[in-house]
Amino acid sequence: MILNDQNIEDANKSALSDHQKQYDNLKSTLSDKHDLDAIIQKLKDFQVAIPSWALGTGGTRFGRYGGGGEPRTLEEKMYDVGLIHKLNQNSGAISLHIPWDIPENPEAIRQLASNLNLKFDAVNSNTFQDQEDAKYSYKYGSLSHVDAAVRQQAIDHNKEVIDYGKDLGSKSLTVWLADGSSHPGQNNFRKAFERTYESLQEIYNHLPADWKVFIEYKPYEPYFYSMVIQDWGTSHLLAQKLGDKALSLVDLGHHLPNTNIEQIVATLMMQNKLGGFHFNDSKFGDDDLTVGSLKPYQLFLIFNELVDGMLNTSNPDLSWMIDASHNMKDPLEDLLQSVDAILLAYAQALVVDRKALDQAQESNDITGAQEILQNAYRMDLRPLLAEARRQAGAALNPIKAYRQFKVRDQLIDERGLKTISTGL
Ligand code: PSV
Ligand code: MN
Ligand code: MN
Repeated sequence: MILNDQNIEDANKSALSDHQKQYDNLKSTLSDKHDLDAIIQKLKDFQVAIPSWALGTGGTRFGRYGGGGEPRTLEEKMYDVGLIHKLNQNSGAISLHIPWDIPENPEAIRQLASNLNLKFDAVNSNTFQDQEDAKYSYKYGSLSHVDAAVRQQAIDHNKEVIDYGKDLGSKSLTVWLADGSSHPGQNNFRKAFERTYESLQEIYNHLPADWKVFIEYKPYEPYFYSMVIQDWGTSHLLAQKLGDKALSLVDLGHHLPNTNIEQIVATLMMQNKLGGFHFNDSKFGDDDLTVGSLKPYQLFLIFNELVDGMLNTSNPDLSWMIDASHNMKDPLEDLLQSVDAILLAYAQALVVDRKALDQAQESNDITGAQEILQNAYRMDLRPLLAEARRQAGAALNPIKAYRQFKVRDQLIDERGLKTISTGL
């Protein structure tokens, strides 16, 4: 591997004494109210899956300006996730998209994953593109299509994705449906929902006993008048009707501007129906930009609800994943930044004085409640994250180490400058 333990140690050596001072400072502020070892353990345990489609240049229907050294195969994609994980020890999982990432030899792929210390997170189906050998087109929909034969093709594809996932040890399927309409009158909403529900039932029945299916929602795009699963309510309704193994998935970019996502999180967790998360950030729409780059306070408020939900509801363990795609930045640097932003928001939520917040809320102390949240948010917790990484054997500063060891240049040397990765 391009990076080894010695490299990480070398990268940390020069920064260690500064880090120690910063961490000791923070420790003296935090340790009277918090069990820092317990928080550090939570940060070390927190693993964010990397989507296979985020490792190359994409995220646009216009020009792709590849930065070189992009992964060309599933093996190379896994290798890149292995690099990220080596640097931060918080990215020990990959999420595959079929048919972009078909594991031709599952045994070898499993072995490679174990060598790289990776697990397989949710597998994703793709009924938003026509595949070359496909009998039917998804132009007018997939699981909601008016024609039963097209629906069956989409159902069979989802079953096949589950089977690929089974071979690899994945435990969940994520369904994001591009079905919808761009013109008023084009679809019968009720019938489209009913057909989708029936199709999902067949997929649900194919799930192994210990599997889950995550249902994503999105208000628009690719269609601009209606989407069959447009919002969390529709996703929740489907999950509720399908059964215990079906849960909603929140993708941060899949909301209309100003939607209160933290409230959606709280409600779904109250119902034990939040299954997973797709992290990204956005200014205009489903931009899939670097997590925390635009609305970090919102991300913190979301984590505040997630932490509260993890403490006070019976919601199942969540599947955490990044969903991003980049056209301008080095994808690996971007993913390192995204994972770091997620961990920072999580840490901020972990240092919220929950007892005091509850008291402030119960006594209608609005200013007090706001102060409690802002105190946590405005604390510089970066040394805490660095300490968690140090203890886990990761780099104190993953991006600095990535650059110090010229990882991108080495990947370009190995793979070439003009490489194109499959993805969005
Ligand atoms: C399309 O909006 C999308 O970004 C969804 O969020 C899916 O999760 C992802 O593509 C991969 O299919
Ligand atoms: Mn998504
Ligand atoms: Mn999306």
